[in-house]
Amino acid sequence: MNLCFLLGDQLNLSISSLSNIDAEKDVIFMCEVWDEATYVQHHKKKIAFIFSAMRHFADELRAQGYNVHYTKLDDPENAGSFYSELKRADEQYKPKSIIATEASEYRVLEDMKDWSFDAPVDIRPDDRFLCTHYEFAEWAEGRKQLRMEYFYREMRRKYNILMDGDKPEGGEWNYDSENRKPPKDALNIPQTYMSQPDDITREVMDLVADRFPDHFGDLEPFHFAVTREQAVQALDQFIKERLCNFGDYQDAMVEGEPWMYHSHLSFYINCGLLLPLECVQAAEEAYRDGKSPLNAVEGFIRQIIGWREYVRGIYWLKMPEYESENFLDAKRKLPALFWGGDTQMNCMRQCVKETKENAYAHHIQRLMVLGNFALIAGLDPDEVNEWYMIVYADAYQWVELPNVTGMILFADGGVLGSKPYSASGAYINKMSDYCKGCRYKVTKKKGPDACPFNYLYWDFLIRNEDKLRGNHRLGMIYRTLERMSEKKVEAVIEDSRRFFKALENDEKV
Ligand code: FAD
Ligand code: DLZ
Ligand code: SF4
Repeated sequence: MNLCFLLGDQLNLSISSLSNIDAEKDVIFMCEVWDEATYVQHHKKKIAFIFSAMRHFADELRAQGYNVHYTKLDDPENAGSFYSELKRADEQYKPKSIIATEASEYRVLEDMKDWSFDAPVDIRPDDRFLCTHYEFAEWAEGRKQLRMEYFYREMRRKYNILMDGDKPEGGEWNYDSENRKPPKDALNIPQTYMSQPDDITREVMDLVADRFPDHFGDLEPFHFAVTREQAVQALDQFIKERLCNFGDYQDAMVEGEPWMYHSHLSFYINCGLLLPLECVQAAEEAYRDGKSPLNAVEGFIRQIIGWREYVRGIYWLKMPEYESENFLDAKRKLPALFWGGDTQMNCMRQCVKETKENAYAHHIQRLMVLGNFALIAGLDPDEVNEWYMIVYADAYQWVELPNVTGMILFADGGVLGSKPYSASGAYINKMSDYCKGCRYKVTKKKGPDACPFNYLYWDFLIRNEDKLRGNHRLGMIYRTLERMSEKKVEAVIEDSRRFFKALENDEKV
């Protein structure tokens, strides 16, 4: 017999480690282990979600006639790590071979490569992704600059998605110019998918409450889908109710509306309950059936076959060095406000609050509020990466690291994106209603009442001038800075120093 090892983000029957399984003889092995649950202090909801989805998947496998060996976290014999648990299973079953699908993260894959058991280990590629490591490396080879847009077009062609012969559907590859409306009108946003916790989820929640009491985040209420059936319902609900507005309000932020018109599917796609291609095909079908407009459907599809595959490609191309990139030499410690510490900056307060409650924030909150702050305040990439790994239920290093190190912090010096996504308060004010409930004034540029994003934005450009001035996409901004009066520049520096001092002293900013 063979032992088929399944990780917590490989919960799909089509996974390569199960491709030629003998249901009668082989044993599928899954384990909840302390090392994995604590190498960073994951959000409580994230642990509950993964453990519940794993337990439900194990039950489904059993119901379909497979032999499953499942170690729960609180099993007295649990040896605590993937390796030590597999070692026990290897000794118990004496399998002919151990079959695994490559781990999605470098850390775990390196560990896998070092595994040594009596049985040989067969590590197979993860064909849930649409672009292999080899294909991405080949595409990247010899290019001066890597840009998502060109990669995305290749993926559209390869999978024949939203194509009209060899031309893009509608004549354009990208309809972003029609997207990104500010949330001016009163929006009537449909409710996101919500499951009710069953006995398995309740048991896991009790376990998490008991064993991880100091981890960040709220455990209750818990509404994530934890089975394939529920995840498919969540996908259907998104396609029917929210996809049509996905494009228009993709960048909009509204106080008290954590979900907006986003899909909230990343948790399920990343752990295997949904496959990326089925999500993309469901969206294309909605367009072909005349149920959703092209700008929304193209925008959604680009996130999945474009951005998702592109960041994964960069991750595997650049690891392990990518983990320690710090192009801007940023050193500031992550302030307490990221952990829910009190702050007067309403945008930051809302985004952290929702992150704590839901283990979710939508893309523009992660990028233009939390990420923008981390960038212009010069926060240490290690600390920022750890925070993003901890707090989101969809976080795995292959997707988290490029988004943080590359997209928000520009710590890779421009590998993933061509310029830093820095912005002043005006952007947040345009795309959200946060500023009207803020103690700071978004229109004020200097002094204690001014919006901190306004002076930190310029201070960031001044502090990093030697590294960023040569970036042609920042040319105009640096020319504006050149024209700024000495008095204005001094005020920017002075306000920023005052703000940083308050941060360092753990004062409420
Ligand atoms: P939607 O807005 O509905 O998008 C649809 C899908 O597209 C998502 O489910 C996701 O699979 C994919 N997608 C969209 N943008 C990206 C992107 N930039 N990179 C990769 N996939 C993308 N996504 C994660 O899955 N895990 C992370 O740990 C993660 N960390 C992030 C950290 C930062 C700083 C930023 C700026 C983005 C991060 N993202 C991450 C990307 C993106 O924010 C989330 O995928 C998205 O918010 C998930 O919510 P959704 O399913 O509602 O997405
Ligand atoms: C996120 C996570 C957690 C918290 N715990 C486990 C676990 O105990 N067992 C498991 O198989 N997977 C877990 N996961 C998901 C893994 O982190 C993920 O499968 C790997 O990081 C992939 O590289
Ligand atoms: Fe955020 Fe500035 Fe607006 Fe306050 S005024 S919510 S700090 S952007």
